[in-house]
Amino acid sequence: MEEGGLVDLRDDEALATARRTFRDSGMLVLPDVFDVGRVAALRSAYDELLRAELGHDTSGGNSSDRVQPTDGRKHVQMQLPLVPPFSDVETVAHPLLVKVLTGILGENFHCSYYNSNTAFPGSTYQRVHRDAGPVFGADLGVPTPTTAVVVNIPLCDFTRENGSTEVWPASHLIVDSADDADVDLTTRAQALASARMDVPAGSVVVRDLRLWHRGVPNESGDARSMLAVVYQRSWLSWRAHSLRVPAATWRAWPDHVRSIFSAAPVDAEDGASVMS
Ligand SMILES: O=C(O)CCC(=O)C(=O)O
Repeated sequence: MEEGGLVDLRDDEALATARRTFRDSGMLVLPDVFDVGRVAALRSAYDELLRAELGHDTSGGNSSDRVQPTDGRKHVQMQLPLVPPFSDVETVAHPLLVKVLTGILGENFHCSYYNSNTAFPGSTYQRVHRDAGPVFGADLGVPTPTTAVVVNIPLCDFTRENGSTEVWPASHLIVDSADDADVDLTTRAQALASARMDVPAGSVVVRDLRLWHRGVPNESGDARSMLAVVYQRSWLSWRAHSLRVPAATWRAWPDHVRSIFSAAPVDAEDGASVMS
């Protein structure tokens, strides 16, 4: 990752710099958030779930309730259950992350989607895309502050070889005009500078949902996976239907984590919903 996006927040005074960097570039790399043990536990639980969902199929073409192919060959997304280690407080509400997200999204932000992305060996380029458009669509000709972010948690080192995500820094501030309607982002992006999300495992990347990005070829022999957790401002009401909290997870969470997941229904032990 370019140096400008990399911030060490162990020092409290760096928070203002981090917020400014995020506002300017639409993304922020937080190094050394997770230790090797946590990443290994997440990776092993993730691989087991992906294998169970797909069997031995790594073509990226198969789907299940949880796994859907996404754009490009050999790219899949998998929605994750809120069970350990995915639901661990350290994973979904790491104190450093909560501090940064509060700075970006304001108090009472909440989680609306728990997804992940895997690029299998042999994956191809995706089309350049945004995960969400501007809040007011084309009605407002100026960019607004960030309303939603995706938190990417790499489950391995992300490198050029294994397909580190390509991003277009500051593209979250681009507002489209009527003239742009017929030109796709892949074409528009050719004229703009991009960067690659080359970050070691243990880092976290916070990205404005509007930022232009794409998955790229994985030329290594191993799958390259990352968790992708969406958090948004308190007043946004959208949430993925797949985001549900098992009763045992709800019981295990302290109040401040329950508040982050307050938009998701809590399932009773038998799977029925007891709260929404
Ligand atoms: O896996 C990646 O690097 C990006 C995936 C992505 O943006 C998508 O599937 O929409």
